[in-house]
Amino acid sequence: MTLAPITIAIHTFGRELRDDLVRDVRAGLRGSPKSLPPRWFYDEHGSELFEAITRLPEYYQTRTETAILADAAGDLIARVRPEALVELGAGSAAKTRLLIEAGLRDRLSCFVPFDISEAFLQQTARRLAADFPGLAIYAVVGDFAMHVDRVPRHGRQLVVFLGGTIGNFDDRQRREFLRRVRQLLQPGDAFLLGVDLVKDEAELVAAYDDASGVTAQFNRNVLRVLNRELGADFDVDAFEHVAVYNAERSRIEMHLRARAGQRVTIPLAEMVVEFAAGESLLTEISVKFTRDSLEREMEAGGLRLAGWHSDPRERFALCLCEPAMD
Ligand code: AVJ
Repeated sequence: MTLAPITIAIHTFGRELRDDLVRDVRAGLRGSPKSLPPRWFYDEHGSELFEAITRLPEYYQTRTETAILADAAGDLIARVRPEALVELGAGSAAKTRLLIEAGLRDRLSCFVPFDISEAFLQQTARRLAADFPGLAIYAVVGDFAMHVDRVPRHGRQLVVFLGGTIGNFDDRQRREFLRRVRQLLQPGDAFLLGVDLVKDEAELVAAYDDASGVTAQFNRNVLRVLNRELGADFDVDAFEHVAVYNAERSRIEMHLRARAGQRVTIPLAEMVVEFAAGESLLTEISVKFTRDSLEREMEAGGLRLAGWHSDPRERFALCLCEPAMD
């Protein structure tokens, strides 16, 4: 069997992951309120915990998005007719297979997975190459908040960003991200975005505070990452998992709350951090959208909502956007 070529381009040269971590820790733990970017959840153990989250009964997002995609993939491909499929934050690209299969029946010939984790990309690229002979794979290692402009062009493209990950950006980061995505698009190209929708508060909170405590472990894992990578001495169990819905800002906020006052030393960040009893560390926001709120943001970013695919209960949506004429 001959395999189609795999190319892996690495755009993170000169940037050590640990330097980014130190920078984020110094910026986030110095201020008040304290915060850390969600990106640092995902070491090997954290990625496993996230996989476990996607199978929780309370966490409807992954299975809902997969069902929507299974249903809509053919229509999406027929509308855009992409030659290249670009996936930002590809991870294991499990859901993307549905688009690849539909695309290959049309004129898709190239898949461009983009991810921060080179190890993950290597695995994904090899697996897809084996499963889809004839599909050229050009993997890009980079940070989608930063290197999106390095995505190579292989003809008409469908750029996808699935999983509701856009919810992790704050308003400013989201605006900037959409602006960069818009710059990737030429007439005929399209952008497919997975978003979690505003819904009943109890249902939202349950999805981030599951009965079996997997999300709590996932949340605390970021402290284990700091202990291992920066030599910190967080007492992981001294922090309580908290998930609240901020209705005013339409977002879930995940915190770690210090059960008692503590002092933590973080040698590689050259810091000593004090937590008061009950003090919170914000570890993730997950913004929830409505069709209206999205339409407004797309418009502000030079994009036009061209398709809306949702489940019958309107829990999650895939929205197809096209570059607006300027
Ligand atoms: C992968 C970013 C979509 O915000 O729901 C799951 C991550 N955090 N449970 C989300 C997450 C807690 C997730 N995203």
